[in-house]
Amino acid sequence: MSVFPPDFLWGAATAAYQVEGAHDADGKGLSNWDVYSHLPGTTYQGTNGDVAADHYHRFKEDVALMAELGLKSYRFSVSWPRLFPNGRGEVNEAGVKFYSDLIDELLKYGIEPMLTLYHWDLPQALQDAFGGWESREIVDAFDAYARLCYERYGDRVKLWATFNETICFIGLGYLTGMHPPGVKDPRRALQACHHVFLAHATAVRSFRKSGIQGQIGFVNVMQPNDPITDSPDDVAACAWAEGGFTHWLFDPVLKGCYPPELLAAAQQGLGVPVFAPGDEALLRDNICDFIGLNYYKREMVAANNDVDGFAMNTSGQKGAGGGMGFKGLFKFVRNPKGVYTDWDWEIYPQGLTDAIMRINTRYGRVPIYITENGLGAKDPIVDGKILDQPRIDYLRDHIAAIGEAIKLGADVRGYYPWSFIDILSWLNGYQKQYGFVYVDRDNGLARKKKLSFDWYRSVIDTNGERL
Ligand code: BGP
Repeated sequence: MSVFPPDFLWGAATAAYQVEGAHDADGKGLSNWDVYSHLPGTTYQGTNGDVAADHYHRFKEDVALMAELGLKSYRFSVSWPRLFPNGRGEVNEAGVKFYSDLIDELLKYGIEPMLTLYHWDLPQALQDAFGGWESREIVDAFDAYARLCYERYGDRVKLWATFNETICFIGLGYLTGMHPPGVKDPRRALQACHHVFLAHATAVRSFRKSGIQGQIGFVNVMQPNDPITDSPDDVAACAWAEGGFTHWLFDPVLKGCYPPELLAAAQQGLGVPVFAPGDEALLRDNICDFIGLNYYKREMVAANNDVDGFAMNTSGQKGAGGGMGFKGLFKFVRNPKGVYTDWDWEIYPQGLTDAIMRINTRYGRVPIYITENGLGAKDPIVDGKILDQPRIDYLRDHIAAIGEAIKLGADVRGYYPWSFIDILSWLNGYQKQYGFVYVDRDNGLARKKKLSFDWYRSVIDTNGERL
């Protein structure tokens, strides 16, 4: 008997900027990533999403492959500037139609759509008009965009997520300066992050008013933290890491408020986030129906008196990354016994069980969808076949880890490996592959099934019994 419920959603995920291409087609406006990725030195070897996997023009072929794979659900994101070229105001009907057609195509094969409203591609026009996430004006603009999506797609889409991984677009955008708008300022980061939570809560409120018979959630990545030793300093550092990287981001959407001790520390130390009247009630009254959990790796933590900054490995040369941490608080350190990918991410399936159970412990038995999980690798091609056995091994062990969490009592309802097809990795170019489907960039973007494709089809066929 499978440990997975009979209606478990075996899925796969992508995001608009990483898969669609067609960055200026049919009236689409520019996103912050369309602009940022064209600035020298911002991405791996200057790669960008202008063409990506050209899913915009090939979505029927791609959905047919999803059907062949046996997917029960597909997680994708909508590009805000495709719908509102200026971020607000005039609607681009061609953009609305693209997602409408995509949704119809999915439903034709019985594939349930899961729609993410924001996977990092902000209309550049809103960045220029009022500084994007740094202004409260973004809340109304986001709500209007969300309401358009509810109105046009709500008759067919039942599973909705507002945001994907605030830690990345705010943390990398405003703390480390590696994503647009390339700012390095903790005060600005925390205030922008607050506006994300307000936009989320406002869009949840509108969702409930819309009468859509569905569920709305928020997608966060979790990197469960464990102290590298049991010394009080490392344990205390780990608590800071977990507070900042996990509780700060999960509490407002699942409990409706920030962790009080961290909020007090931030407001006393940095003077942010600044609340306006009504903010507290808005967050409190509009918590999520479910949480989307992205999991790739855990991070081990140590006390930190030296490292200040986050030198990520974006080349795929093992060991290319540098120190990562906030001086005086914590740093991430390598697990001497750990197994690591070429991008120095620890492969640790137990961490997925831990992540799910930590959510259960802190927030109760909230419905969970694993909205991303996967192995980024340069896949070997032998005699024209893509032999991604390491990906199969990675996914197998992580699916088993989800099974363990279900046995422990967690309510996990779906699994969306990252990613359905090979797409652009934001800072790592096209060489960091995640897909079940290979995109031959030397051969007109032809699609080819990888070894993992047949393996995952059999997993789905047997509802996770044959791993
Ligand atoms: C998540 C993002 C995805 C995807 C994934 C893999 O943070 O939601 O969009 O990019 O990570 O990350 P990377 O491409 O950096 O390997």
